[in-house]
Amino acid sequence: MADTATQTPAAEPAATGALTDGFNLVIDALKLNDINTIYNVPGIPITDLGRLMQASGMRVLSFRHEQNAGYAASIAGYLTQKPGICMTVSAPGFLNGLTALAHATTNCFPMILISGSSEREIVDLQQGDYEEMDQLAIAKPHCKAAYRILHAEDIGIGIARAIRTAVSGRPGGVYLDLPGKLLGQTLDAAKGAASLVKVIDPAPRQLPAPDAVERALDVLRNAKRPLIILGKGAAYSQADDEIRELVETSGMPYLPMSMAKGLLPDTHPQCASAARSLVLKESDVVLLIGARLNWLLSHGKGRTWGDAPKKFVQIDIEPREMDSNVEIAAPLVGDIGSCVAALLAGMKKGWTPPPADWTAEVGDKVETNVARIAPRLQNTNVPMDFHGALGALRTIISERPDTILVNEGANTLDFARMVIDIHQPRKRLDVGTWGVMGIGMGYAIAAAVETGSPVLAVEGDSAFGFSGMEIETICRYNLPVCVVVFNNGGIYRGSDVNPSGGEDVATTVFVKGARYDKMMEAFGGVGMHVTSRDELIQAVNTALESGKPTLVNAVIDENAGTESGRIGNLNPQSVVTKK
Ligand code: FYN
Ligand code: ADP
Ligand code: MG
Repeated sequence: MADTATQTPAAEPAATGALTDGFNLVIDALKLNDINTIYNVPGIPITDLGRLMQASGMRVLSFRHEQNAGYAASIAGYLTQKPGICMTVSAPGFLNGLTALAHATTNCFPMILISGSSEREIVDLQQGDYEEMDQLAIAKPHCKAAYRILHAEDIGIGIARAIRTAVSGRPGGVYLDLPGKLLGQTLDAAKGAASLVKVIDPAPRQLPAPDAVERALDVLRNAKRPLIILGKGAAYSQADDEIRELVETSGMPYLPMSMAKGLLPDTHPQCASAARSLVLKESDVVLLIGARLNWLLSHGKGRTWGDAPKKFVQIDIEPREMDSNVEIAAPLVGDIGSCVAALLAGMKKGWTPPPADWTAEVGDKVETNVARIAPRLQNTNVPMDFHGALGALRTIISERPDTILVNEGANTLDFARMVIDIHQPRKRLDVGTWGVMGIGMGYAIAAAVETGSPVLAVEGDSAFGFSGMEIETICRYNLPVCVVVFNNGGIYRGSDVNPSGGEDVATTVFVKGARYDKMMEAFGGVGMHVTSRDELIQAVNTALESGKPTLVNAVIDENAGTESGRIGNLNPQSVVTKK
């Protein structure tokens, strides 16, 4: 038993003689807070914790690498508004999970990384313990908060604190350090039960100030060329009906950021995705809803945004987001549901839709751009190119709109974002704020586990490699995931040559004719190898129909693809040629 009690319960429960321990208290504390799914890689000192969790009825999914378990937990948090839990062993396992924790924090997804750790006394004196590392200190800069629990009677409050920190305000990652010794500590069972904490109202509504609402409405009313930008914060907030009503009542064109696609169907008449450049340049007032003016929006300034003066209205739960890049004329700090409802209530008292010449100009541009790419999306070239292959998948997603699309790569990402319309909220999951490669299989697994929906993961061949081993996990849990690998034999493309003329292939090139489908077969899933559009359609429909783990190796022209896709501007090129 722990020697110091840091919490004194109001009424000390009578001791019964029965014992509990750290393992069971962690489980009881999570379950009390409706957390029933764990993404983990077992090992010292958390193997028995995972085993006991499973025995207690929790769903414990074991991965092949902690980073993938972490990405799964991060997107589980995004999809459910409950912190996704990733559990790892100490030092190296912890570090493997930490990338995903930082990713969750950067993307504003609630997640808790729980890692076992070595003996504090030895770690702190640096005496060389098994997997010795000061994990708490290392985690701190990469998450919202890092906590360590030393005494079994603090497990209840420690887990409550981790949950509230992850989901309240701007969601993000929390690190929770559980030294191996803690798990074995015993405590009187009645005292243990009394120490548990159920988090009441973990993400309280945050109402915007009435004067801030009036200010925002004023700015919006005076707009001649208004634009709404929806970000993944808007999708996260699950205020789907209110957001749709606001967009439709306002009559303004809207631009969804990639993971906000589908919040309203991409085919909505007000959707300005296909007129992106035009609306960013020409708009005079921009209402940001759960979207940051970071690199993905060119920091709200410069050529992308044109010369005309612009006013921004920004809805965000994080006050410090305001003025992060440019002046925000009307900051609206609060949760998206409450802020949108307040704006709507104001609009309903009197509202004039934006000038028709603006909405017509945007509509015309959308029509022109859509018509321009339409023939390319129908092409039946062999080998396939990105447009032809994605045109086929676009039709499949429109016929199966409840499918969750996971998407990563460079060209595979950029073209898929443009080509594949999304029809329902939170059905597009991608690389997010960092443009990270490796989210693919972790996201696909968590999407299937958390929602039960079919998952289609459209992966560049390079991107797939970062998490490819998890197809064993997909097979093991028999998840309804269809992975399509866009196989052009390399990073960006497969046709680069070694500039030195040496024996090695170019730095961006992979094995020619790789058969990723055979990997899936190795684990008992279905593998398919396709070279034409018709074969691709047939394969993906069969996979989604069957719900069986499937990998479709889709051969794409090795010359198709540009370096860094649509963000080549961020990719420095040397102008000095060395002999
Ligand atoms: C969009 N567009 C369309 C459509 N949708 N045309 C026709 N039909 C449809 N449905 C047009 C749109 O108007 C743009 O043309 C163009 O297609 C591209 O649109 P997109 O993709 O929305 O815009 P863009 O410029 O690429 O957006 C910038 C960005 C985006 C930074 C937000 O590139 C992005 O999310 N990038 C993430 C990249 C990333 O993370 N990569 C991983 C690392 S890869 P115009 O209006 O004419 O401009 C490592 O190398
Ligand atoms: P995108 O990449 O799609 O533009 P970002 O991740 O940049 O989206 O922005 C999401 C924003 O949404 C963050 O600034 C975050 O603080 C905010 N946010 C997340 N959840 C909520 C919520 N429930 N209410 C208000 N703002 C939220
Ligand atoms: Mg490739």
